[in-house]
Amino acid sequence: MDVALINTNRYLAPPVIPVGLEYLVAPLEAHGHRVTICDLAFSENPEDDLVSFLDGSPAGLIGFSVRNVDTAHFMGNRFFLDEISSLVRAAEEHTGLPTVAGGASSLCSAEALREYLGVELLVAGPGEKAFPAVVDALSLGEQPAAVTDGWAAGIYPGLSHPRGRLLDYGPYLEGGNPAGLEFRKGCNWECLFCVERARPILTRDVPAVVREARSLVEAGCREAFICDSEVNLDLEDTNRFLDALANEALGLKWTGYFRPVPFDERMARLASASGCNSLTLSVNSWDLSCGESRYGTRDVKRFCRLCAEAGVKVAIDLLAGYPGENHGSVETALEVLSGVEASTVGVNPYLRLYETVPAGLDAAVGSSGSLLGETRDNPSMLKPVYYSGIDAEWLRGVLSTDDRFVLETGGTVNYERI
Ligand code: B12
Ligand code: SF4
Repeated sequence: MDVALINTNRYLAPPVIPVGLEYLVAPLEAHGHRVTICDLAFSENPEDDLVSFLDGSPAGLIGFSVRNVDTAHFMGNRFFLDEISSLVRAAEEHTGLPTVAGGASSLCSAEALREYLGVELLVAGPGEKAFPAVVDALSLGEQPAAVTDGWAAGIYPGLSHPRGRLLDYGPYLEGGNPAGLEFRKGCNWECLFCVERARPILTRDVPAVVREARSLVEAGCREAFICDSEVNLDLEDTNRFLDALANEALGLKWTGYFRPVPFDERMARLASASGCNSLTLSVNSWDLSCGESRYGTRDVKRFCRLCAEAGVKVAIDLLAGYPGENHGSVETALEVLSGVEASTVGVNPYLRLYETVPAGLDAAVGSSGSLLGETRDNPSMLKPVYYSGIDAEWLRGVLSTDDRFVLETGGTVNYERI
């Protein structure tokens, strides 16, 4: 079957190569399907461009990649689903073809997201195996389930995805933006407000990822973003991967998200040797102040010290004000962070709630903080709704004493400030 894949992500702060779509191409081709990609990221007239693309590329099925529901910012939030559902409608009216959606937005919601977008089918999670299976079924005249669980279907660990073949990387790479490169999917922690929590860890074979890193360099990329939920999900596999990347000596710089543990001197050295100049460390004030979590002050200090010794700069993302916290616990967390070797600390006091983080919602509702945003007639929480446990004006005042600390208001991502 001919499959038309549409990149609907038009948010450009910063522009992000639709790596998720690229990861569908080889698996679909291996199942005998033909793929074209319509990239609307830089389009000035997306609906018209989509319709003329569909006129020029006859297809049997249209797949929409939906990366973001919204910017998740409290201030100046941008909500993307209305524009995307208009694109879906335009494509359906013009072609009458079946429509399928997928993408990282499915971490936030599944069936409600499918309904909001107006697509027939949705793949929730990884598409490498699940999407070709859906296309196979449609080719045979079968009706797949409305929502397919991509996490259960899994990935092809040994596959090295061809990069930059069906996409023009040119406009993305201007200004030195990194290209996404994935080693692992999933996360084994369950942080209260995180949609990435408690997902199976799906690990790719190291040689396949390293080959793909080389193909990124060949496609003109000088920087990569290792777009795993957290790069350091463990010590052993992470160090094996970084060691292989360092040995390849590709000259590719990279960055990524880390959590405070596990981390050791070897990982800091291998990160540096494999091209990492800076990284983002994610922490929250509850874990830093309560003294009984998976990590504490000592771990964060050690992480930052090992990075500094290895010549890797650290940008910290701090989520502040969990249910049950008070000014005192947030001050404790800020005090810890003011003593670590970090280049910048972005502090976010608004926790975006989602349908897929019900534990967080229950805690939020039963606590002394407030629910803000679209609090009515929004059970799916697709429209932006937040928990706020700490007064932002008070926080702004406290932060003003150290110019490395920034109250996150939107518009940049933390690592861009390094
Ligand atoms: C890495 C990352 C970043 C990096 C990206 C770097 C880069 N150059 O690629 C940076 C730091 C720049 C970034 C920025 C932002 N991010 Co971000 N990011 C991620 C992260 C950790 C990984 C995304 C990724 O690339 N994954 C790897 C690819 C291979 O997987 P994938 O895209 O999911 O694709 C797979 C499936 O989804 C599926 N699939 C994809 N498309 C399709 C299409 C069809 C038809 C089908 C069937 C399947 C399918 O198959 C693919 C292969 O398995 C995710 C969380 C996560 N773990 O997913 C957050 C995440 C997507 N980001 C998020 C957000 C909010 C943002 C920002 C808006 C933040 C901000 N306010 O600035 C910006 C948006 C930037 C932009 N232009 O879009 C949120 C989205 C939540 C929401 N409300 O919508 C997430 C979920 C994080 C979170 N915990 O909230 N991000
Ligand atoms: S914040 Fe990080 S460690 Fe915690 S669940 Fe999310 S991705 Fe995993």
